[in-house]
Amino acid sequence: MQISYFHVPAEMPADARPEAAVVIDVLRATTTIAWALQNGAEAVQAFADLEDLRQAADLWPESSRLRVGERGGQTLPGFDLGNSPVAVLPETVAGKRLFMSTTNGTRALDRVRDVPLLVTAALPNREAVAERLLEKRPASVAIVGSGWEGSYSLEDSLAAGALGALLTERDPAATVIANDELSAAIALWQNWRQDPEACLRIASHGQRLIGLGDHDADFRCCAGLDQISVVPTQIEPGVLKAA
Ligand code: 3SL
Repeated sequence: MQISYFHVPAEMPADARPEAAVVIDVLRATTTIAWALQNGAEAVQAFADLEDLRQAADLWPESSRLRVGERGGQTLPGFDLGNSPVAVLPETVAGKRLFMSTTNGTRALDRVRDVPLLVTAALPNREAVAERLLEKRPASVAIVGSGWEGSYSLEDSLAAGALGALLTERDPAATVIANDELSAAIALWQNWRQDPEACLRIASHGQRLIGLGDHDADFRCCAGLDQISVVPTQIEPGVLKAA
């Protein structure tokens, strides 16, 4: 497996055709997606555009849908939930389809929706994603950070490095680190692996969340490593299910 990391979707060459893509948005979209599916959500349907989301959600039975989303870290008006991974509890999400839109994470997903194997990763499901890649053995894998409005995000690189480091550890012969961005991300992970939450808190988006109010539970959840077994996997364009 040739594994590359792109800090933001726009860094991916237009002619890149990876066999697999792993989208990461540690704070907080891919952490929320992982926990929602782990807690029994039927699916997460991701939207870059809010009007598209509203139209699709309107067509779904009211009793089995939730509108989930944020802009700038704040819950969208009229939505059922914001983008907090600690809010997607089993009693809230079980059996429901989450119609979700976030500032960066769902846009990153949209950018790679044509990749044959598309999964999302965060720190809590890092090991599960690594195992899935080692099982499927795609020839080329693009790990794609969501960033913040087109710019680098420290926490996405931390998780990309955590995934790259684990793949190298588990199967060094099968894992080829294919770009400098991934080597740098692995070095970042080696630096912070004892205290990933501290890294999330000093990151600029961590600082933004701290500025918005108390997000201690979110930080703890987003920094929790290898806690859940779910691999959110795209089964049709924009629709992720537990696998
Ligand atoms: O950018 C995103 O997609 C969000 O995850 C941002 S936030 O953490 O919900 O503010």
